[in-house]
Amino acid sequence: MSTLVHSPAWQALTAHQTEISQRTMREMFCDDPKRFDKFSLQLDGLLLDYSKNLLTEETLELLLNLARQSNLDDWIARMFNGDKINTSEQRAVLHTALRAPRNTSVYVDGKDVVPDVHRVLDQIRVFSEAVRNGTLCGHTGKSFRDVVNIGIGGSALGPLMVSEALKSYGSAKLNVHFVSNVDATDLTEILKCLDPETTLFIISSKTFTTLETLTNAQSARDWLVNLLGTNESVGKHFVAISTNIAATSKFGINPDNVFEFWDWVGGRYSLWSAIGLPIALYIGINNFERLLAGAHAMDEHFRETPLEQNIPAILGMLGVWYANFFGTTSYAILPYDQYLQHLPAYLQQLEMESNGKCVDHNGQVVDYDTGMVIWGEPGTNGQHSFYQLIHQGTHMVPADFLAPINSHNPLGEHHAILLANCFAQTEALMLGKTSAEARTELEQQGLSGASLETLLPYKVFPGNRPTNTLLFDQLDPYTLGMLVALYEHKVFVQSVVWDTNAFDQWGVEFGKQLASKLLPELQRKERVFVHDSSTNGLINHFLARRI
Ligand code: G6Q
Repeated sequence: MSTLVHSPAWQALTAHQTEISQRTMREMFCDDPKRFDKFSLQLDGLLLDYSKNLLTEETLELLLNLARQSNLDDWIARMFNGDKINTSEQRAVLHTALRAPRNTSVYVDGKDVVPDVHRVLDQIRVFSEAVRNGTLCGHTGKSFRDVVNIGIGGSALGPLMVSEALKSYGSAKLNVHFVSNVDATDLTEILKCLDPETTLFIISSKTFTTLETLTNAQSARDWLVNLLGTNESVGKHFVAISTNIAATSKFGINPDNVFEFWDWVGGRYSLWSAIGLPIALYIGINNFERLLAGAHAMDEHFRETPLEQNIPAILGMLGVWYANFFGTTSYAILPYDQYLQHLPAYLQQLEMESNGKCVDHNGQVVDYDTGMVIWGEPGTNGQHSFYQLIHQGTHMVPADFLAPINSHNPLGEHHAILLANCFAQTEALMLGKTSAEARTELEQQGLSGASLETLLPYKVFPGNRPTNTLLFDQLDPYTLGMLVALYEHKVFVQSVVWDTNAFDQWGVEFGKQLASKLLPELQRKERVFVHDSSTNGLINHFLARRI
């Protein structure tokens, strides 16, 4: 048994779980009218209600003991100070420095990185304003109307999610599009609708070696050059965001059009860096800076606040509670806001790439569960499909419900109906419906005797299903910044307890290697026999039937 599982804090939680399993949230709410006040926190207009969880004050204390035993405070300080806590890549982890105010300092290898961060932010300001006000034009002198971001994973999901979330702040004159998939359909379907004279391409790649991105970038370049008739157009229509400046020059991108970032920014933590350029182009640099300010406010909260009131710490430890002591393997993100439609996919990468690890900081395979499967869809749509399993399935699926108090699109009773659904769902998931309640309901519907008894078991809802609710005044840049930083820190808290590195991604690197090895076999005509029979069979079937 590992030291962690054997530790006093872990063992105390194991024993406590047996007690909590005998109780229901329904009883806990009946016993304590102040439960909401006890188990909710607020920060700058953001409310976290975590009272609908399988927890008591003792549970919280035990969970925070586990966090303390893991030296969470020390890890937080080390991350903010620029220590190389990404040990397998020997890198600092400083997405927090990307939203640090100009007058602060953060050191990596003895160098203050904040001036560099603000130099690039200034470059983004100048460039985005020139594109937005039409003073920076394409090769034929026309202003840009469409921006196409070509990037994948961390170089796409953040800007895509934020641009959609902040659409109400978006420019009416500039559209943003995102091409990620190497499937040519992705690029083709977008280019179909665009005019090369008014299209700006952003090639976003930390390494500038990712095959999908470079393939899409090359095809976009061919499209532009074919239609505008000259290679010279590339200099005016392509910009790059990368840590690999040599590779961007080799691609033919004017060095003045390269936006730098640094190896201490992880891909999935990079939307705050130059990777956020499409966001700044779309919503304007001032709004982008509000996004950074919101994230910074959450950073300060995470860094300074005692664990008992620390929102990311509590959210993180609740995840640990369910993953390690209730055996839950999946976690739903359910935004009641259409603008947050890409948030589940964004958090899926953030959480699963960060905490999908099985080896601890000492290189030992762990003997406890780590990250859960993260998934979700905007609220009411999910109610008409997968909520059934959350209500009555055999698996416990903890969920976060997120909703704005005020809509950007007030229209009749829409928003009240939306939020009525949101609140009703968390209430029902907590309360369930007892057999007696179901019986009364059926009797009121006129059923009795055998027909009532036959139907009754299907109408019972076990309840006791945990949820958090995050409410905010309105989905604005500042609030979104807070929300995203909250989840970043939540993920970190969990990795600290699990003693894993949340900032490497060897599984992604493995995928990159695999495809490049196999590609030549698809490009040649000869049958292959070097793999297992399934892989050989698939490749040979493809070779035989392709047109
Ligand atoms: C993120 C991951 C991964 C990465 C992509 C794109 O943390 O490392 O999703 O962002 O593989 O990599 P490049 O930006 O280097 O093209």
